[in-house]
Amino acid sequence: MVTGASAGIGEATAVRLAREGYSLILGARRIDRLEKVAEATGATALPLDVTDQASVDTFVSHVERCDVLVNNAGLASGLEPVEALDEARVRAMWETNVMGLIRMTQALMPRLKEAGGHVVNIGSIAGFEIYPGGGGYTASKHAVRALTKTLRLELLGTGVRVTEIAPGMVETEFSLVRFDGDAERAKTPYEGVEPLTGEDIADCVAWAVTRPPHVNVDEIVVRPVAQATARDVARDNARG
Ligand code: NDP
Ligand code: 8X3
Repeated sequence: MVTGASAGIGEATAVRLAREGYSLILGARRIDRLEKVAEATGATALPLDVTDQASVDTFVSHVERCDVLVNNAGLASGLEPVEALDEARVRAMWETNVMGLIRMTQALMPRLKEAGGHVVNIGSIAGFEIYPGGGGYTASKHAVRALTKTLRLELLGTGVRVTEIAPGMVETEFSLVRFDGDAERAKTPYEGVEPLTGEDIADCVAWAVTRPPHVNVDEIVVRPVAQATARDVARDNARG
């Protein structure tokens, strides 16, 4: 199961897990794009809005077995300081990144327990770092990190594995969404630097889920070589 598989990290993860031999169910809101990913991977595409409990329930009603749940659906919206945070933007981030992850995890937990499954949460370096203007997003990813660690404790003894993948800068549609479709502004974070790709993160997911069942990969933090923190990026001189 991969949420947010219509683009970026989720799409790359679907492609990679299909290659690893997984039989996939993919969810996202843009069903036309999701169906293209499903065609390429032999997956089943189902509409999913993780902010909507009814949509989550319908999605999960089609699931008979769940070995791996990749909670990937997520977004950033805006880059305003805390004193100017827009409530609708903050709610969109929290409803998707935090409540969406909780909804999916709760809905699939019976299946995950039956299968001795694996929950993989796509967190972020924003789960343990902060940066000016990132307050709404970094707070949501700190929550993802806290939830992931809590879940690992609560599932101790069930055989269900819990992993967080925490990427730094990955070039996807993330910045386009953050900056409300402003394509020029969306390019700026990646200028003069070689960012990670969705495939790099898919590689981490694939590695974590293909370890033997007695091995739990707690967390993977992965960044471009030219990025030391969310704010410290070596531009123009750090290819490769
Ligand atoms: P993209 O914008 O490229 O992809 C985001 C995906 O999430 C899309 O498939 C989108 O599909 C889906 N999505 C968004 N909202 C919902 C929703 N309500 N219900 C279901 N699906 C939804 O961004 P990324 O691939 O970069 O982001 C994937 C994850 O990686 C996010 O959790 C993000 O926070 C995290 N991340 C990204 C980093 C980066 O630098 N890019 C770094 C660290 C973490 P649709 O719109 O069709 O619903
Ligand atoms: C995305 C990474 O640094 O833009 O999760 O917050 S960052």
